[in-house]
Amino acid sequence: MNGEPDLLIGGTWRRASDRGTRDILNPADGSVAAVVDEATPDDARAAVAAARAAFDDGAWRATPDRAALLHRIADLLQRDKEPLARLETVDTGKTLAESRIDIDDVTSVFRYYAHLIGAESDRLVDVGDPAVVSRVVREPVGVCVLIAPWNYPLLQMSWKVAPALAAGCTMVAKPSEVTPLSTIAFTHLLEEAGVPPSVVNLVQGSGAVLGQALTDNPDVDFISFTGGLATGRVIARTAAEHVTKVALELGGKNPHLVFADIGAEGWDSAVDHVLTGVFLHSGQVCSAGTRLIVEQSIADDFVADLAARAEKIRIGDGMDPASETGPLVSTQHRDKVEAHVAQGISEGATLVTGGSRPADPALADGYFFLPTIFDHCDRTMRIVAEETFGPILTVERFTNESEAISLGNDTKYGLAAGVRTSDSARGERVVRALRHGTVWLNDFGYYTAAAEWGGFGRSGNGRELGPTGLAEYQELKHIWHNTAPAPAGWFKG
Ligand code: TXE
Repeated sequence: MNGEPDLLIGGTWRRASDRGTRDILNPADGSVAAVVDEATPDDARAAVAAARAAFDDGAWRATPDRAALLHRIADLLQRDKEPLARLETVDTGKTLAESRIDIDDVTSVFRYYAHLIGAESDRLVDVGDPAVVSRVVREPVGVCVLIAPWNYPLLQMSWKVAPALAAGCTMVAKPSEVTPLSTIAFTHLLEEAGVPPSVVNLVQGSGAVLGQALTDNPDVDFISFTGGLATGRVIARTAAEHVTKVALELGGKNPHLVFADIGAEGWDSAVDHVLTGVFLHSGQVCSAGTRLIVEQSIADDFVADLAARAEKIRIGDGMDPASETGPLVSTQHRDKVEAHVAQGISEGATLVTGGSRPADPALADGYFFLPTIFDHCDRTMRIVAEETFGPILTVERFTNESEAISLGNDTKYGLAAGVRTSDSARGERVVRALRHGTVWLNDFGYYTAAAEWGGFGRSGNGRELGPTGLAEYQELKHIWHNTAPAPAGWFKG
């Protein structure tokens, strides 16, 4: 990027071993935003070997002041918030306002894990013998491969890098080949903050070639992956060969249940949250509320209001402060979204609004797509079952609470769900009945670094954030210390 080498391997910034590069496109207009080095499988092996040597050397995991380091990283993220946010927008297409929020969220993840390391303590176990001091201690899991997607490039990477550093692991990070720019800049910040050489290694390139080489390596102890379900399956299979521990976050098809009891007072807020839940970042959000499940008695009016609001969403270049949402990330991804729309039409869903690219000629070179609503959908339709990862809302209707719950749970995924009701008893019943990793009651989309994030079902396994997000990067060791002067063994002779 900017003529500098982009791969950090063993503490040295390098070019790819075959000198290969990749053009990074700005999705708002299709222009080449940057040219970056594209790592080869040999580079991947070198990066894992460097991380392995740095871990086995033992110095990093014995470093006492990792919390201070994490705070320094957080400080540098805030210092460089604006350039990092701009890179994120150029790379992903999201609005600059969203990118700025992302960088604040990245910062808070580092602060959270900085505090959590200090709060950790060993667990003492009473084994019933006063001479024995038994304790369970946490140790770093080892060499981690961190694979991030393109929708929240730096945020998703930070959910991995921050706990990995906190735990004392070494790592090889691979951002999505579509959106590596912010992660390259961020890796320079890690160096500046004082992360020792080889503790963090960075490679970027294709999933099928580079990602495969990173995951199919017996020197890797843990793989943390966020991306699509199909890729998650490939990684799990590859990792099984070496019995490598894996954590997977694989997206979702998230229901948003709206009960008629919201009444007039709750109406606008419900419309607002359903709209934001599905159309923020043009629907390229793993927890997007893409399935509206609404009570029959209010469905016509609710959908009419949604459509009227959806048609007013201002689409444009994320750098333009007037834009409320940006383009899709790539032409390939827009092809997928368009195929899903065609599928919805052929399945008999009613297209209420959208369904095409915007007519504005100023947007013709970008990968834009209109906010789209399909009414009268049902659970048999693929448009309801498969993750589109675009600005598509499907509408299903229910007539009673148990039907709403059953529809909400009728998905192979289980990442997130929303419930809108003014009846608090119902709210509690429904949130407990839904089989999803996060459930919002009368809100949608929020998360905090201190609470676990992850999915039930095919949305993956393992958790990020919160104490469990740190535990993923740790092994447990039981230390049994017999303080008796000369404890005897079993055999008497
Ligand atoms: O993601 P991939 P894609 C979903 C969304 C989207 C679909 C496909 O539905 O339409 O996935 O998107 C790396 N070994 N999500 O194809 O392939 C890849 O280089 C190792 C949901 O862009 O999952 C990138 O770094 N790594 C999701 C990362 O995996 C491999 C966010 C994600 O790419 C690999 C993004 C391999 N064999 C898409 N193949 C979410 N959970 O939020 C690819 N990669």
